[in-house]
Amino acid sequence: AGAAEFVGSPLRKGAAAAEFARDLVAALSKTPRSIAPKYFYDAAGSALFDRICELPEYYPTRTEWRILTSHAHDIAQCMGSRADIVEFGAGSLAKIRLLLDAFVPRDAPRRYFPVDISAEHLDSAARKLHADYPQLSVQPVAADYMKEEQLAGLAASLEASSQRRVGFFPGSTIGNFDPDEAAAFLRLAARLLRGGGLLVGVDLVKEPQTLHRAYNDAQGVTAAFNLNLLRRANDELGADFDVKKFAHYAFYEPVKQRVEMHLLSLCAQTVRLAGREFAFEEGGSLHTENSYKFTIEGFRALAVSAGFVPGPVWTDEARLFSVHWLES
Ligand code: AVI
Repeated sequence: AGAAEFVGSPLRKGAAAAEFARDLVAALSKTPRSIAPKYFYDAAGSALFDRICELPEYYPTRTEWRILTSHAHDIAQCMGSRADIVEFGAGSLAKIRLLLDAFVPRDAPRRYFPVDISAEHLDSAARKLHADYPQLSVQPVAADYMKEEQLAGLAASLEASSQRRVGFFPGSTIGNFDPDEAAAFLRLAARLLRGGGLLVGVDLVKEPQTLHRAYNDAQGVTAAFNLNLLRRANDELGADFDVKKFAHYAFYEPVKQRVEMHLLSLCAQTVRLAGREFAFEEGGSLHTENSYKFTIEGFRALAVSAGFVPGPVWTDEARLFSVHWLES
């Protein structure tokens, strides 16, 4: 153990492209058009997301970082001694370092399983993490963590040990699921982490201007992130989206308490994909993401409905963001 090597079955490129093609064709065929936000995260999309996290307007990342820094010791206590850690949607593996640094060597986690859909990004991040934490066995899992069958190798590795299991799901990625998907994810995590706990970052409802700025940054990085979906479809699926003829559009929808991101067609146009043609009317939308915002009580109630027992919650002074400990 100790090397940064993939466990489980990495997503095969061909199978992943076939799934993207199928889902995009379905997305363009229905009314209203909508596609799952997981397709943002190819290598370029993951790199753009990393840039979003550094934007002055995008408060979630640095606020969560401050909360994790201020309470790292309490969090380490909740995680317990020598745990196995599973991080869902692990991205660049930056936040886990902060938690790892909060442990005394005797109690430090032994195995770390970062799960992410973007295999390339995950592999290089895992190698860097292992170089900096040589005592930690880093075992990346390239998978869609909503698909339990893709987590079979991970589940078997966890089963093979009697260590406490702890999940980490930062960044309010849980907000990118619809409520029933969020509950399904939490139930899946509870099964995987049986007897352990889950640390979840959850963005909070707040005045809409702050939300609006966070998803409409002045440098246009969020716009590039949104539009990257079309570029990716052109590169990987041979689609012919004219990226200049679509615009990023994001707004807060207060009834559903979510930020919605759309790509709007700037003119009437036809797009070819997988041997088919799809017409966009001028102003027509492809809905690409929801980012739900929660109250603390609302999120705790969701966790209870999925079988967790909510523990401590940490937040910042302005109550922009929250970090929840849940026992499974
Ligand atoms: C990953 N996820 C929590 C981000 C969010 O805020 O919903 C993705 C994102 N979309 C636009 N900006 C960032």
